[in-house]
Amino acid sequence: MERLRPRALRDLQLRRLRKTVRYAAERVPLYKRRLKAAKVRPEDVRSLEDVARLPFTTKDDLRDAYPYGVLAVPMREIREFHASSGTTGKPTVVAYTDHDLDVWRRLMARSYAAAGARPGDLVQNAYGYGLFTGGLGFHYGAQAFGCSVWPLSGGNTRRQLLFLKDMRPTVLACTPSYALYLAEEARANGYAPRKDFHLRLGMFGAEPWSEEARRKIEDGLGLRARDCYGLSELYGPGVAMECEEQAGLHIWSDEFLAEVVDPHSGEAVDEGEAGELVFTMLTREAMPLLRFRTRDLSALATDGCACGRHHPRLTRIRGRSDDMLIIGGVNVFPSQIEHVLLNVEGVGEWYEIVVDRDILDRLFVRAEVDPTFHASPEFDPGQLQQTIAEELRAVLSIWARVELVKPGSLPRSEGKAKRVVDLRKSLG
Ligand code: DLL
Repeated sequence: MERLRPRALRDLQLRRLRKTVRYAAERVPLYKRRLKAAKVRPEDVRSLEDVARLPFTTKDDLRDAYPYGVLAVPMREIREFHASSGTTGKPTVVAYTDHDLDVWRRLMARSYAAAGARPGDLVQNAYGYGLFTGGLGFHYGAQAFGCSVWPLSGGNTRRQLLFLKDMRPTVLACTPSYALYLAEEARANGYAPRKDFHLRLGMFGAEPWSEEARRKIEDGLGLRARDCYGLSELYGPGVAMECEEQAGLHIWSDEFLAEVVDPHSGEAVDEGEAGELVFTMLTREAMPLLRFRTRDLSALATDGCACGRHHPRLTRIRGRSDDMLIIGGVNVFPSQIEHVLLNVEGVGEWYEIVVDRDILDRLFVRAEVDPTFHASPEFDPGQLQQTIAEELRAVLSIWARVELVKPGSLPRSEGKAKRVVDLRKSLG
């Protein structure tokens, strides 16, 4: 599957798409209704392009069907549930049959292979276990691929460092912000990661991160850092994975049919343009999803990759459309601000973007000073503040108010980092 030629991949996708549309129409009342309203019968799907005739599915649709309204099989066929915490309070429920778990496991095993793991590797899994899909997804995949897993889950950073040294894991799996924190704590506790740890590879995802963060993690932990993308509704991690070429993340397209659409109009964007990712799951049993709108923004590269895989690639995920800030009329994503901040000498890895209104005339960032720089005689707070503001202005064309804070003063994350502090919510 990993090495299917483009033509064979498309043929397989079409066969599976036709089957899944029929399956969804027969088994899920929501799709029966929607397809009827769109005047599309399953047999009308004759080419992959016909996917554009199908109705979208949104996160709100899943929320409206809470808790079990989108299941396509009787409850006795469900083997596992996961849930993602929604911003509105009610979790989004996702369900898996035996077949679904098997597919997920194989997608994750394939992701380990693409990232450069080898059977026999020892995986320290610091993604959260439980309702979050990160922990069990990386766990199942490691086992299926022939690795051994230390299931540490997130948190307990001292113990993580002890295990990194004593148990000699070769692969680390966690969020990139937690990897940054582990690197920082390793340094602070006197570990020399390149000597004390045996890590070769890190598989990081579940949140946006920048190339600068990648460099800091690689230097700080002595490993190669690879990006992994996924979301609960589509099994969890293992939708797309960066290969050793590091030229984007291969979408496992025998299972996911990807489209990129304009977030406003819902129309397909031109080839290679950025837009919202939309996925149709091609063999999901428990909850088939047609044209699921992720709200994640990225672009698709379909040219061949030097690794030999023909699965199209996502360029780095810029962020979610909901996270976009409008500052002085310019649209910016927190990940772009991170890109600028981490490139300024003297700025540490931790920052916060403070937002108090929908449309801002000025950005407000709080950034930690790098501990070594903070202690050096060169440190001049006024100068550093000005450099940051000038860099943001030069790269993103936005004005910023910059507050510098002492090393160690901003909250660290054990899972997904909260980079945007939204005062609009606390003020009601
Ligand atoms: O975060 C699944 C996952 C676990 C992916 C472990 C990778 C590693 P959710 O909690 O449902 O599932 O959150 C999904 O996280 O829609 C993106 O906005 C964001 N996201 C996930 N991976 C990446 C990534 C998991 N590599 C949401 N880069 C998605 C940027 C990512 N954002």
